[in-house]
Amino acid sequence: AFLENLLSHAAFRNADYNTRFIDTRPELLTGRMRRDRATKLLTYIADVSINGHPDVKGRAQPRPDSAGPQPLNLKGQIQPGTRQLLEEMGPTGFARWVRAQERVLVTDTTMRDAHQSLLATRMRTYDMKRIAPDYARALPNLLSLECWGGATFDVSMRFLQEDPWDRIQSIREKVPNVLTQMLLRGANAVGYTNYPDNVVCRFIREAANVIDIFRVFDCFNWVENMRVAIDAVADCGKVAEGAICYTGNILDPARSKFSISYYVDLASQLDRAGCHMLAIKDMAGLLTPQAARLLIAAIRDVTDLPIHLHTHDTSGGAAATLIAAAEAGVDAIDAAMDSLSGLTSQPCLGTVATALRFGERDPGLDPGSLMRISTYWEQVREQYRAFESDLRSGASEVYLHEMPGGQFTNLREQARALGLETRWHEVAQAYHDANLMFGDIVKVTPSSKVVGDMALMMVAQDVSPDDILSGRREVSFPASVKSMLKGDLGQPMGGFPKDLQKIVLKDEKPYTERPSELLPAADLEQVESVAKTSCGRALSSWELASYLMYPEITAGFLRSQSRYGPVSKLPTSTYFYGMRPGDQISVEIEPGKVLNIALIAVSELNEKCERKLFFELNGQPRTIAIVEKV
Ligand code: BTN
Ligand code: 3PY
Ligand code: ZN
Repeated sequence: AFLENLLSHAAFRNADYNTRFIDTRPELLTGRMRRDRATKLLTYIADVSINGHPDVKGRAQPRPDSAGPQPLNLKGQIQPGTRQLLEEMGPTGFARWVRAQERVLVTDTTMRDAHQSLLATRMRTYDMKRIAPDYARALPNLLSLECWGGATFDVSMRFLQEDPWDRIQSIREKVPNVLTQMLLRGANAVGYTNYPDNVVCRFIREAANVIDIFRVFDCFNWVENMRVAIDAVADCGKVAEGAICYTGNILDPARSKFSISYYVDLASQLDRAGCHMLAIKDMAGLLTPQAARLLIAAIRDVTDLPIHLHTHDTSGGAAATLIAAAEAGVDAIDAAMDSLSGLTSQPCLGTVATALRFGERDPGLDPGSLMRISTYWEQVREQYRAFESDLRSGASEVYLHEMPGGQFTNLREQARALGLETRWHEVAQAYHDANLMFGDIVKVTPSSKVVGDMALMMVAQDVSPDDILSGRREVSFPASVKSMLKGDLGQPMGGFPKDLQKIVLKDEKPYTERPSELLPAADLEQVESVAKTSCGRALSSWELASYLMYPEITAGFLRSQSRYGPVSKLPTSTYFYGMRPGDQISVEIEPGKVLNIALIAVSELNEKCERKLFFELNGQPRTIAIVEKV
């Protein structure tokens, strides 16, 4: 009851997270570097038990009766799968194999896009790692596991205190037979801005140790801006899947900019650029069944590359699109395990697999296994209730605003933080209007963020497109808007509207070169030595790759890792909610090294505002004192 009171009176934290919370608690920092991992973990647990975790404070909690996720713990042989095929055939041969399959192949997106779109990207490595061996045994027929990249990279370091490389390495190790897949934002890699070409290449080279399929996209479908990444993936002998970001509606004569011939031409360009596979990346879920049939047939006419369809279920109709696509000859589809599917996530894997079952394109996945694995994810999801959105139904409004699934709930949160929660439909309309002002562009990270920033500004300040374009009102534009119109994200088809550029940029000159063309190559040795100074120790080559993407976040993560110890190894409920007297957990901090931790009792508050927590660590008593914050 004490913990519940504490959690419920805690202040609501909005989406503006930072690490100041730690910095304002100097008592946590003293002497920390010298302490052993077990003491660090006990201190972390004690602190969270008393003071709560800032990211879940004041938010919905898991049901108290939830027993926690139970993996299947399947035993026995692991059958060879796509991973072995890629090793034997290489990426070109593998792609030919994919195209030759009668069945439709399936990618499970649960460990990347599903939680990015439904749970603010907060799913922890702990929960993925435990079910990974069951995937290898129960679902050897999957094409791939999308489990890395997109927003998961920075979120894991920023908010979860875990190393993204540790995550992918353990998934790779536990699933030796199914391909691992990541989402790579072309010249932005796993960031939100263009990096020098040699940084992108370096990142890909490191990632190729653990990733097999790289889905590469550019937020304006600008193939020039994708070449460096595509070439680097191919050089590593991995599968370069070039993505066509889908927006608009090929069937709507009023949206002629994004016509069928636009997409077909893009497919040919990506084929010529050396991609092994193509993705249709329908990030907002706008592709209707009718449109899917037409588009897939048209692309198949101009290329022999296999086509992999990715969509989101924001409209509620995406399963129908996947089934239509399968009938039209799509080679592979993305879906999420049932309990993490639907709404802004991918369509329901079990449902789509059943719809195709016993037909020509039966994906050959065992329905019982799908259900049991989905039950595990259902139990996992329960632990992340704090990160659930209040979205309850499908909405055809998505065809108006065209927001990517990964952005939708995020933007709603941002709108709420600005006090605009009752004006969501205005935000949706403003998003639509802002898109048209920008010239009708592809909206996906990072261009979608810019359109979202503009839309929020317009609603918050009651500015109409006409106010802006007529120059009637002097508005201060978000920095992201200025940067995009200047050319920092690259060039959309047809360029940006000149009149708007003039209004936003004033005397500043826009440019049309590939942004990375203007960036000098990074001096990697110098970065390495700067990193060593700012992180306090030499970095591994994976840590350096993180540092190249996010210098500050990586340094902060490494600091917090040495302060708090291996918190990524804690069960999720302990990580977010700590322990109560009577609780017992086992923590495997490295293979074979297990800490058995029991919380025996918690003292009353003393005159120093402290509570003492009496633990047992592998049977030995340990006491940790924690200052209770008010
Ligand atoms: C942050 O937003 O401060 C980062 C999340 C880290 C939260 C944990 S909770 C226990 C420990 N004490 C802190 O002040 N931060 C960490
Ligand atoms: C990302 O870039 O993270 C996306 O999911 C884009 O759809
Ligand atoms: Zn997606």
